[in-house]
This record gives sequence, structure tokens and C-alpha cells, in this order.
Amino acid sequence: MNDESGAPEMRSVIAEAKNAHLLKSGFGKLAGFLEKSRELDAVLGELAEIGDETTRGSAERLRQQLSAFEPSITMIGQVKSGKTSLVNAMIGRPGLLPADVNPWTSVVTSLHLDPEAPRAANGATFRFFDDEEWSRLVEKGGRLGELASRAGADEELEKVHRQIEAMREKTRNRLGRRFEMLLGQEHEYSSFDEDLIERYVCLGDDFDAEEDDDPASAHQGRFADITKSADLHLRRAELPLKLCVRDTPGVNDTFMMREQITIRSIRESRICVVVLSAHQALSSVDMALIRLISSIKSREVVIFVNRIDELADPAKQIPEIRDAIRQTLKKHEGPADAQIIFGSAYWALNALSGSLGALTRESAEALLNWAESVLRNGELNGSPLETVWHISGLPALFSALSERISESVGQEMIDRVARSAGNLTKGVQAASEFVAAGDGNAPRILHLDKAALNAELDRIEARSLDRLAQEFDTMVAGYHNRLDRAHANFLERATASLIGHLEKHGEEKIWSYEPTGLRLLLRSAYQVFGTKLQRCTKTVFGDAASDVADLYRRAFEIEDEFKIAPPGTPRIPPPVSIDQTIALDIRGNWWRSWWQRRRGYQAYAEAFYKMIKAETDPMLVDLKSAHIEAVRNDLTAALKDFLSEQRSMLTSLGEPGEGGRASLEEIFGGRATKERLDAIRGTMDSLTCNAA
Ligand SMILES: Nc1nc2c(ncn2[C@@H]2O[C@H](COP(=O)(O)OP(=O)(O)OP(=O)(O)O)[C@@H](O)[C@H]2O)c(=O)[nH]1
Ligand SMILES: [Mg+2]
Repeated sequence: MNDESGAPEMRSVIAEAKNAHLLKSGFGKLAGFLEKSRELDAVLGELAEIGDETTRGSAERLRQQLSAFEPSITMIGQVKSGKTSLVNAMIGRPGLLPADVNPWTSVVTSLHLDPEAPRAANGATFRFFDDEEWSRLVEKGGRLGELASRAGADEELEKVHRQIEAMREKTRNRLGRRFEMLLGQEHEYSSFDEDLIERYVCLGDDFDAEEDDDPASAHQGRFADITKSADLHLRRAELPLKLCVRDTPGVNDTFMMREQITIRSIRESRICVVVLSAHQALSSVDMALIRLISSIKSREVVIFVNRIDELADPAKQIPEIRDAIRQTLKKHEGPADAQIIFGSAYWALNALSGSLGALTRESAEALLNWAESVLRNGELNGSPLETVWHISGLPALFSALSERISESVGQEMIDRVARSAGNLTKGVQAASEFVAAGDGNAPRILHLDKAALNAELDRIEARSLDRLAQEFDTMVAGYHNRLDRAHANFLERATASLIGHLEKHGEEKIWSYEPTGLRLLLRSAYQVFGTKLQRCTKTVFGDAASDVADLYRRAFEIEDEFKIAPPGTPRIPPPVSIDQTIALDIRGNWWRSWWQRRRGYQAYAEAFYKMIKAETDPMLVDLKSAHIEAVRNDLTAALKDFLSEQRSMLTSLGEPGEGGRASLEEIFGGRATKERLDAIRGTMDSLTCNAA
């Protein structure tokens, strides 16, 4: 990293929390998953031992997939609800990410925790916005600017522009000629500390003042306003598996462009923690948030009500807050059964750093109050430190996350690897039985040689990919149709409602219209599409697998019920873009000024129709193209991976010479091998929950 690029030199490693051992509790529900993962790893090791070179390679690749497994958890929530503080507690590093009243998180920060990483802190990567993203932000003012300009809200737009212009100037001055060069780049460090992180991930009001006093830091520059994402790697020996915890900017952030990034991050993560602030119960921003996740299944959302240390009487208030949240979720069709956990990042951090004595009086009282109530329910035992940790809610949070990991992403990963491993074993078994059936004198000849196998596999591949593409297109056409109908329907109703409003109230009263109806319609169109798609993918995958099995039967003269497990159908990701903020939600001044300038209801209605269409179009565009393309790619990739795995397996067994036909005998001939293979096969079958 040279000085020109602006990245400072290496930093010292940050200090460990005194009571990091506390982090061990709460992962009990992962036990089953971890056991399966270990078993699978062991049988794959065994398979590698008895197989030929290709088998060994495939088995090692599958073991690699097991050990690389890193479930990720995205923390989202209202500004200042304590997301960053909670992340610091979860990763056992109080103070690593700057959490304060002033610095606010402006960047999606992913913390990669690895129990086996060699050093305490090893590596950080910061990515900057690229040219295009930056221009969009500064020239159009991000989404907020776009909305304002569509709505004809010149004043608002002016304000946004001024704000952004000021920010751009500040950034330019600070970074000088490095500025243009930095866009689209990455900064990488082999270690990091708090100061370094703060300069990349936090915006704040008083930084400029500080910099004026300290030319050294001004020279180094602050990058937060052009940073898009940060990845930090940490060793965390207390955890039973790799984990990625993702901190995101608060949802009512000034620039809605950040919302897009949050949406993307939710799409990538299977599990979300919504962090709410206890004393604000459910404000309207939290509703926006709940909406943001309402496309996601209840089982993939955990609600963490933070800052209970600030409640005057937690024992009384907590049940009330819980009821209120439940009711609101139900009323707004949110994820009604999502688990709700109460806690305090503040208590957790103090427990971790061994500074319980430093708790404020109010906080200590709240702690006693809540502890007593929990105690009455018989949930507590252990040292005072463990007690505080327990009621901080962290173990409950870890436990909820463990449960979700093991039943969703974890089980899916095991399933995937066990299917592949099972197919690998079956292939080896088929080869070994073929050999065993010979008379032991001359090596047996396969009925299809390598070239013939390849040709057959080419045919299978072309046929199944083609069929998948065709089915997909048909389904997408129907889906687009449904989306467009829903959209048109919504626009008509919204326009009619507006005219009704004007006729009844004139132009004095602000009109508002909830786009919930549109969201519901779009979501249900997507659901229908998803269900159909899953069904037909299953058929295509299943047919491809039976074609491959047929090839085995012909090559190895297998008469009986030889089967190859098809790849699992990839998950169809939730349509989170449906839930993005749309201008109809914003009851700002520009609406009024916009419609007050219009004369004649009919002309107004037409213009309104257009405007509301323009506002809701981007949502449909994403649903129709970007999102759908991602789904298509996932499905195609799954089919291709499966076929290429089968190809390498099958053709190596059919290959003469080293590791091929002639050595089939040596490798697979023995009785002991057959028995071991049977045992391995049994284990694989028991590990897959829904193997074919
Ligand atoms: N009393 C109390 N204060 C908390 C707790 N969690 C966070 N805070 C304080 O709340 C303020 C904001 O905390 P952050 O962790 O930065 O909140 P955030 O949600 O990450 O904020 P943004 O990134 O700006 O959205 C800080 O002053 C924290 O010390 C808590 O559990 N109890
Ligand atoms: Mg934060």
C-alpha cells in the first residue's frame, strides 16, 4: 500500500475483552449440526483414503466446503438503537467498532469471526464506492434526490443538493487529488485497530474540527463518506464455528442510497436481527423496518429489544412491550411469530470488560429489578458475572441464532455436501461391484469408454439446461404478467382515491395513500412464481439425475435400482426490494406544493398516475430483472455444478490407466473396501434429511 493511495501503515492489534469466556454460552443448539458436520468430515476423509485420485480430489473439495461454512447475520435497526454496541458485544470486542452518540455507522461492516484463525486480528478490507455509484449519489442526491425531483419538489431537491455538495467539497478537500483515484478501489490491511476502523466506517459532526488541530490525521484522511463496505477478520476461539456478523447503517439515514445497500445486505444474509430501542417501543421508523423485513420468513428474523437498562421498571414494562410488538406485527402483516429477545448491549459490554462496578445507579437498579424477575422464573444460576451476562440477553440471542443456523443454512449445507458425497460413494461402489463381478483373471472392460461417456454427458447437459431455460422463461412471462396487472390495478385505485379525496376535502388537507396493497399483490405474485419454479426445477434436476444414473447402469452393467441424488433446489431469495421506501410513504411538504400547483382534477389525475407509476416502477424493474436474473443464475449454476461433478467422477472411472479402468481392480477389488463403502454410504444417508 503506498502513501499515494492514502492507506496508512499497519496498526497495532486491539485488546481482548477480559471476560471473553462468556461468549461460549448460548451455542448449545448448534450441537446437533456440529456433530453432523464432524461425522460428514470423517466419512469424507475415509472416502478420500480408499478412492482413486479423482475421488480423493472430490472428497477434499467437499471437506473444504464444510470447513468454509460461515453463516451470516445482518443487524438492522433504527438509528441509535444500539446495533453497533450489540455487535461489539457479540464479537467480544468492546470498543472495536465506534459506537457513540456522534459517530454514526455509514457503512455495512462485516465481521468475520473464525475460531481457528491464527492471530487476534488479521485483516481488514475497505471498499469504496465506484465512480457510477458516487456520481449517482452526488449528482442526483441518491434515491431521496430522485424522488424529490420526480415529485417536483424543487425546494427539497435544492436542500438535498446543497447537503451533498457540501459533503462532496469536504471530501475533496480532505482527500485532495487522491479522491478520484480512490473511487472503485479497495484498501487492505493485515491488521487493524479502533482508529483505523473509525476513519473508514463512521461519519460524525466533530471530525473536521479534530482534523484541523491535527495535521497528521488530516494527512491520512477520513474515508467514511466514500466507503461502501468493510470486511474485518477476527480470531474468536470461544465460538464453535465461523460466523459473520454484519453491522449496517441505521435505517432512517440521510441518504437513501444506503437503504439500497442495506436491502442488498439483507438479501445476502439468511438471518436478520432487528434491533429496537426499548424506550421507543415501536415508532414509525421501526415500522418501516419491520416492513423492510416483512418478505422474510418469521424463522429468519430475531427481534432484539435493546437498552432495557434504561427502563425504570423492566419487570413490569418488558411484558407490555412484548405484547405491543406482537400486536403491531400482526396488524401490519409483519413476521408475527419472530422471536423477541430483551437485553442490553450496555450490560453485556460491562460484563465482558469486567467493569460491572462502573454501571450507573439507574442501570444497576434496572438490572436488579429484571434479575429478580428472571430469578423468580427459575432461569438463573451461576456467578454474578454470569448472571449479568445472562440477563444482558446475549446468550439468548446466540441461542436463537444457533437454532436458526442449524435448521436453515446449516442443514442445507450438510444436505448439499452429503448428497454430493453420497453420489460420490455410489459411483465408487458401482465401480467396485463391477470389478467384483469379474472372474479375477482379465480386467473387465466398461461398456462405454471415456469419449462415449463424455458425449452422453454433453447430451444430458445440453438437454437439461435447455429445458431449465425454457421452463424458466415461460414462468417469468406469467410472473411479469401478474406483476403488471397488480401494478395497473394499484395505480387506478390510488388515482381514484386521490380524486375522491380532492372532491371531498378540496386541496387543504394532505392526502396520503398506503402502498401496502401493492406490496401484498407483488409479494403474492412472487410467491406463486417461486412455488411453481421450485416445482419445475425439482423435476428438471430429478430427470438430469436419473439420466446420469442410467449412464452408470449402462457403463457398469448395473441392473437394479441404482439412483443418483439430484442436487437440492436452491433457495428462491425473498423479494426484499418490494419493501424499499417509496415516495408515497413520505408525507413531506413536496406533496402539497406539487398538487397545489395543479389545476383541474382530471389533468391532475393523469399526471398523478404517471408520477406514482414512475415512483413504483423501479421496484418492479428490480423484481423483474435483477432479482430474477440472480435466481436464474443460481438454478443454472446448481445444475451445472452437479453435472460437472458427475462428469469428473464417471469419466475417471471409465478412464484406462492411472486411476482408471486398469486400476479399478486394485482400488476397489477388496472385500474390506466393499464393507467400508457400505458403512460410509449408511452414514451419508443418515445425515441427509431429505435425500432422494
Ligand atoms: N444505556 C444504553 N445505551 C446504549 C445501549 N446500546 C447502545 N447504547 C448507546 O447508544 C448510543 C448509540 O449506540 P450505537 O451502538 O452507536 O447505535 P447504532 O444503532 O449503531 O447507531 P447508528 O449506527 O448511528 O445507527 C451510544 O451512545 C451507545 O453507548 C444499551 O444497551 N444501553
Ligand atoms: Mg452503528
